[in-house]
Amino acid sequence: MKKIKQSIKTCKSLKDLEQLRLSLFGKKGFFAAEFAKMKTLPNDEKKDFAQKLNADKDLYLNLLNDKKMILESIAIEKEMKENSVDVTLFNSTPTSGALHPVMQTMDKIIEYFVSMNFSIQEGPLVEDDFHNFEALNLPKYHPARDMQDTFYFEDSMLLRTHTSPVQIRTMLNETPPIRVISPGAVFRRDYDLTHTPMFHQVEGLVVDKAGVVSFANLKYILEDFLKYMFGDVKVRFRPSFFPFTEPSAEVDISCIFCKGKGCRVCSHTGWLEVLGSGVVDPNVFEAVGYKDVSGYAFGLGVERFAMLLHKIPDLRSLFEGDLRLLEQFR
Ligand code: 2NL
Repeated sequence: MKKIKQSIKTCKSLKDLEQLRLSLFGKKGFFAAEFAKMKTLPNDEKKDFAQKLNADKDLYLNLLNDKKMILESIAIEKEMKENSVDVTLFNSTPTSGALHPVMQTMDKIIEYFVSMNFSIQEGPLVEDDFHNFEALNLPKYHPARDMQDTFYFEDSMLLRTHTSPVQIRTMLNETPPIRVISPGAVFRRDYDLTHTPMFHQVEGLVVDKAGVVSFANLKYILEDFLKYMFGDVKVRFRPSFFPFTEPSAEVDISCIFCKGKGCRVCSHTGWLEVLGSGVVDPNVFEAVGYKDVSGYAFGLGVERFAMLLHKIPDLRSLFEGDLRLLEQFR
């Protein structure tokens, strides 16, 4: 038995160890033979004999298992040394990445307005009450200010609910004429089929001396922009309301799916709403200390544009990172 103990200890390979295991526990192994001897023993010796044999059995099983673990980890280490992957090796068939469809759409929108002499302004995602609400003529009781609709931090800081605060900052820092767009992420407490808690907006603002810019300029540029984005579509302006513009208009294009005939996507109206716009409310100018100016502004949701341009039916697919969708936009 000492010899067996020694050979387990000095065993060098899993194969040899298996041989040892068979010689102990196999059908014709040591323990099978020992247990067979039991039959020939007088009854009063059987108990002691079996107890001793079972203790030995446990001892050798443990020795074998411990040795097996040691030999296995040595084998794994050897395997890793010999067959490891060199992650610095050059891959001769690289695949190219691409901008996300929402960002591609954003770029196309920005491209139009840059060509029309707008400059691009960005600003903080975490805003204060003044820049996000107060300066935009959103009074204290306005539902948009509700905890239900806005993500708040402590000290009345919040995640901006639109990119208008960027334009408020621009007006506070500069003097007219102003001609900017503000693209970026915005946040609202909304999550269902057609809303995500984070989405992207592009807003635009034009301000000049009183009387220089009018609703007519707004109509021209938005119609031209929508034809640039969607091709040969009809554009209509519908009276609407926003706290920060007066008058206000929502802008529709003729449905790009049914060409205006009426279908499920346009709820059988023949029209798709794509923009909000209007003439800047005097209260907004007062909040930033502007006098004797006039201006127009507009805002749009980039995800909605991306969905219409690429006929993507489900908003949420833009946020899932599924390569089967994304690879179609390389
Ligand atoms: C919509 C509506 C709009 C504005 C955004 C704006 C900004 C300033 C002053 C006045 Cl600083 N207006 N922005 C105006 C009208 C509509 O967006 O439906 N967006 C998705």
